[in-house]
Amino acid sequence: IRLEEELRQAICRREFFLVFQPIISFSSGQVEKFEALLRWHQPERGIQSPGSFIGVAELTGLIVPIGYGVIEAACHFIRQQMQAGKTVKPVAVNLSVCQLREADFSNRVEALLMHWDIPPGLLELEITESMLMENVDLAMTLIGHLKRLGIRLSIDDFGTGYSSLSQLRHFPVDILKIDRSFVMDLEASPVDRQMVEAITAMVHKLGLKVVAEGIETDAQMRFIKKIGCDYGQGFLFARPLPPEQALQYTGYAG
Ligand code: G
Ligand code: G
Ligand code: MN
Ligand code: NA
Repeated sequence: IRLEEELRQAICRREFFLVFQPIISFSSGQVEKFEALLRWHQPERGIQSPGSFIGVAELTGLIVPIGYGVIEAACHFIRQQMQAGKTVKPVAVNLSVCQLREADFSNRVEALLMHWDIPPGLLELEITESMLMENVDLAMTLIGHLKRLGIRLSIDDFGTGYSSLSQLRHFPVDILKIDRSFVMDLEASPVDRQMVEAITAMVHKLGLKVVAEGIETDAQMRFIKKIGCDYGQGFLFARPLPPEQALQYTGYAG
């Protein structure tokens, strides 16, 4: 209850902000896009990650207004990139399942993009496997709307839920993100290496691109690159960065 009250205040007091983690293209070594990650500057406890409050934000429905704020802040960062005069990189935003249940979600997103004058292709929405599977029909309809608007869609945390690639082929998504739990043990686990390689091959057959999450070591990166994953994300390349630093990040040299 206390946390709920704090979250309500945090919305009014604008205590939420975004950090941006670069996602690297292996073919160019450059930033392909950024993932926007929510942070809360809690006045007494300092900077909080979603792990400490997202559960309550979802239970109370507060994630819905917070989530529109996140999309708006992502639009703001895209405008910041435009003003910096460099090639503008897309921004991926995480969604919670309560946001998908909002009847006018796609209209509201469309209105935000128009208000900020952002080409829809610069926004990507990340939906987890479990969100898709919770209500397949709803997810399918919504994804259809968002796709028609020109927004890109990705499946986050792939491999942690119970969907199969054969189910996923019915969803018109663009990108699949292999969960970092598979990347973590690549060096020690031959099974994980086979999994990641097989997922990548099948996802490519479906015509989608693949991101490997949570790359922390050079060895992990070399393996991921070797098997043909398109993009990588992880502390090896960069941590989630404040907007000014994200704008200055130029790619991975090693
Ligand atoms: O940034 P961090 O690793 O602490 O994120 C933890 C979790 O919070 C991740 O699963 C991430 O997807 C989720 N998350 C981060 N930002 C957002 C957001 O803006 N909205 C939602 N719904 N989840 C987010
Ligand atoms: O569930 P989702 O994939 O949206 O989670 C993103 C979260 O993963 C972010 O909170 C981010 O801080 C975290 N993250 C990103 N790269 C790495 C990494 O290399 N290692 C670890 N442990 N976490 C990472
Ligand atoms: Mn994500
Ligand atoms: Na993930």
